[in-house]
Order: sequence, then C-alpha cells, then structure tokens
Amino acid sequence: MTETRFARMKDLPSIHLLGTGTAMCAGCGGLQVLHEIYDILGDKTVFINAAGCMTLLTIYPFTPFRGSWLYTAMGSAPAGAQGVRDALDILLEKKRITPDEDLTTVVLTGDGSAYGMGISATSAAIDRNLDFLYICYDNEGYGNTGQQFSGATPHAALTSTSRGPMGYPGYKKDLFSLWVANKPAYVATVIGAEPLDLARKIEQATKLKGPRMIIALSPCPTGWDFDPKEAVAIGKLAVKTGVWPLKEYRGGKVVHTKIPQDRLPVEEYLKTQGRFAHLFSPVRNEAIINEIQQRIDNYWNIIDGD
Ligand SMILES: Cc1ncc(C[n+]2csc(CCOP(=O)(O)OP(=O)(O)O)c2C)c(N)n1
Ligand code: SF4
Ligand SMILES: [Mg+2]
Repeated sequence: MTETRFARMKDLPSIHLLGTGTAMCAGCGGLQVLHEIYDILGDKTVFINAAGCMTLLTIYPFTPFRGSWLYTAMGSAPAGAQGVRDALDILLEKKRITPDEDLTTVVLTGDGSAYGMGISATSAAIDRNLDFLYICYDNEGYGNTGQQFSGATPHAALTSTSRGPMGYPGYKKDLFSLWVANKPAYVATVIGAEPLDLARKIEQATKLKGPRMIIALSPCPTGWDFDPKEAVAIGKLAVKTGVWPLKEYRGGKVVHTKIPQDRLPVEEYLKTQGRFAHLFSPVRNEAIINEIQQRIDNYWNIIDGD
C-alpha cells in the first residue's frame, strides 16, 4: 500500500495534484484544526502565511476567510507579522482605526517553516517581544510539495525523500521546548481531535500579549497514507498512545493538560498509516518499533515522576 502511494506521488506530473490543487484533501487534519481555531479567533484576524498547503485556501473567490491575509516566503512569516503589527500600531496611534478595529496578528505556517526555514525570523520576533500568535499546523513533512521530510518528520516514517527500508533516519525536533527556551508568553500543543482542550488553549492565548505559539499535530491522509475518514481516530490515537503530548507553557511553567491513562502501545498508532507499513510487513521490525516505544515511555516516565 505504502509503496504504491509513494510510487504514485513520484509519477504525478504536477505537485498541485499531490497536496491540494484547487481544493484541500478530504480529511485534512490541518484544515480541521484551522477551522476550529478560526471559529474562536473570528474575523478580526490577519493571517501572515508562509507557503504551504493552507496557502491554497486563499484562492479567490473560493476563500473561506473573511479577514485579511498576507503571503510570505517560507522563512519570513514572523518578519511579515512585525510589519503588519507595526502598521496596525501606527494606524491606532494616528486614530485612523479604533481599538475595536484592531486585528489579531496571526502567523500561520506548516512545520517546514516552523521547525526549519522560519526559525531565524521566529527567534528575532520573540527577541523583539512581538505581539503575535503563531499557529503551526504540523503534518510532519513538506505536504504541499509531495511530503518531503522536514524537521518535524518522525523517526522511521516513509516520505518522498526517505524511501529506504528504514524510512526517515532522523528524529522529530522538539519545537515546543525550542520555543519555551525563548521564554515567550505562551506555548501549547493541540490537536483537532481534542477540540475542548484546543478551545481552552486558544482562548488562553488570545488573552495574553507577546509571542505565543500553538503547535497543532495535523493528520495528513495524503502524506501519511491513510483513509481520510480515519483522520480524527488517528488524532485521538496520537494522544492515547502518548505520541503527541498535550501541554502548555505559561508563566515559566510547563503543564500537561491531558495525561493519557493506560497508554496504548505506539504500534496501535503506527499501524494506521501507510508511512509506517514497512515496520510491520513483509517482516515486523521489532527493533525500530521498540525504539519508538521506548522513547515515548522515557518521556512519560519523566512526566509521571514529577
Ligand atoms: C524557500 C522555499 N523553498 C521551497 C519552497 C517550495 N515550497 C512551497 S510549499 C512547501 C512545503 C512547505 O511545507 P510546510 O511548511 O510543512 O507546509 P505544508 O506544505 O506541509 O502545508 C515548499 C517546500 C518555497 N516556497 N520556498
Ligand atoms: S497534503 Fe496533507 S496537509 Fe496538505 S491539504 Fe492534503 S491532507 Fe492537508
Ligand atoms: Mg508540513
């Protein structure tokens, strides 16, 4: 199944057919999470968006957004947000807009930007204490261009640029800790499949000022190779197996907002996705499955010991 999917990806004539084209893929976890977040943020939001799948949402007249949108290069969305915030502040100061007309400045990027190309601009924006909310929809690869690996790709996953028998040899970067190290106003992980946890965190983030980050694991049927109707179930499994810890950082403290009791074995999650199928067939790769499980256990053993 996996080989077929990635073979198909390679043979397709246009990258636009892979990720989004003129419409998003059915079951897109990134779209789900953005929908949930936008419901809370509302129209008075200006998105500063680096190239990725969600950029396709801006195609006029089909865009679902009623507010403003600025497109940037992959590495520079937080720099774009500085310009937008400054412009709004000047308009406010000159009384050309009222405080009621002010907009929430929201950077929206995929993991390719958030975990990699955009880190320099992000670091500079945090250093300047820019008042912005950064939303990263994390589909664990460069989805829009055919799921090449990114700094968010998990160990052993097949991607279109990690096609060997072991999959991706690297390890997913810890973006949450990277942000925490910069001491911003707020950082949280969320997932669309846990909407109440998500809603509380977005509401929390909107009450604060300064640099704030939401990292949303976003199951991606096209890049992860699963049936779109399984997207929510896979999101729930990511939490129940402990693969995706739900947590937040605020006032100098990290708090886990949902500690999975009786964690399910990680293979329950891995087996749902074609990108991990080589770990189970034609022969089971016990060493890699154990290693992945061990890393998750180590993480939660430290948390449980707190
Ligand atoms: C500097 C640069 N390199 C490559 C590209 C081509 N490109 C457009 S979207 C994209 C993938 C972005 O990945 P991610 O940020 O994870 O968003 P996703 O596509 O997964 O939504 C790439 C590589 C680009 N726009 N700019
Ligand atoms: S490639 Fe993945 S993230 Fe991009 S639109 Fe399709 S399902 Fe969503
Ligand atoms: Mg991505």
